[in-house]
Amino acid sequence: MKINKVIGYQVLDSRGRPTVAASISLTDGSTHTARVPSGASTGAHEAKELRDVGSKYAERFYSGLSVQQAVANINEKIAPRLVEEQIDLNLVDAQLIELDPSSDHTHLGANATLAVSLAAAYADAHSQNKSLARYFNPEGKLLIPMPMVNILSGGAHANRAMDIQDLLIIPTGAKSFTEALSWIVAVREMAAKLGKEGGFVTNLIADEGGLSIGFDSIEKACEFVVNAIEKVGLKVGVEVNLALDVASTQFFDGKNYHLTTQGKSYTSSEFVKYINTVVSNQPIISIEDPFAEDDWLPWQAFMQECPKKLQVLGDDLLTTNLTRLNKAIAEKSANAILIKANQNGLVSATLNVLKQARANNFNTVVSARSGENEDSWLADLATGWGAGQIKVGSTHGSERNAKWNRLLELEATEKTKFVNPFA
Ligand code: 2PG
Ligand code: MG
Repeated sequence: MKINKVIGYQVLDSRGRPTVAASISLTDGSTHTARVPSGASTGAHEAKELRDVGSKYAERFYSGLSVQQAVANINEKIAPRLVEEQIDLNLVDAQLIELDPSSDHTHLGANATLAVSLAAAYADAHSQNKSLARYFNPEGKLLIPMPMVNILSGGAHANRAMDIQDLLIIPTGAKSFTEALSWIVAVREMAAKLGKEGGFVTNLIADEGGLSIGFDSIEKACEFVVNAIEKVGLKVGVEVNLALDVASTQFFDGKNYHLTTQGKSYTSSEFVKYINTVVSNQPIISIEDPFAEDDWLPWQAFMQECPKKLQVLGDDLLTTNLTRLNKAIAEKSANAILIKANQNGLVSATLNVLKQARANNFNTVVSARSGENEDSWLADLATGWGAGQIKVGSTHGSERNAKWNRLLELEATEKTKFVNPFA
């Protein structure tokens, strides 16, 4: 089957900011569309998202965040190259690399390349009569990922209501994804109720749908969520565990880590000790970006000191980038990687990063961004790739629930298994 048409256009994301959509039409008359997400606490080493600067339009609308140049790159540079080619994800990605050989997709924009790459994945799956999840894993049982779900938000997603960006829960004791999700919603509702009773402001919903209650210490925030889990009647540490996304690059000034709401500052080595105390005293099984994206040494020190089973997850540190992942493997800086397709810019290259991580015994967590949309390809990628874990934000907002609902659909309609990667 061949590509008939490729069209890029600007749409809105969950924050009301512009993002790129691409539609690929095939010779059988079908059309396949994908939209790209966008971060707020973006890593410096991510592939380059192209946003308009300098044009009259950009000055007048969308606070300079429009993506008309990325869209023009799809329509004027990418489309002429792909039309009349066979639909094949790997061939499409190879053409995108030929058009822009830069390592970070600077010229076309990673938002342009990823939109086309995702639409090509959908179109290629269709040409084989498969869902996106089945396209990547045609035979046998699909592995439904363990969710890591935001309950409390802070950092760049919640006007710095607390220093860390996310306090999440992982329902490790659930027997199915369906059960896992019911536990999560119960805990989130209980947290909102307890927050209200405790006089906290709980009607402020953060970018990813978490509660923006605002605690002045990490420990207090953990204790609050532990209480919510217990009040729901679930066993902390057995059925439900905690996870943090510290997103520490946001409060590192190149020398010190500043916990502003806590009123404390730490050098890198002091912060290693502090974070180790937190994870040792709380039911935390996963910690993301405890140290800044270019502050490699404390990562190594922490890996040697922290509890052996702790998942030490690199997001801004690794930016779904093979070179950075290989450095982390060689230096034992982490033992897990967050996989975000838009940090990389191509579907096939993102999968290669995931495979390299897995080959080196890293856990893999496929992740959404804080700026999302109604697409659910993330659920298919996480499942088709057998990633083991997924992070989408909270269970509030259709841009989040589109992914949870797709996982429910896969569990209801496909041969699947749901296993606990922390067992
Ligand atoms: C993160 C992500 C998603 P953002 O830091 O892990 O939670 O945030 O998309 O803003 O980078
Ligand atoms: Mg993160």
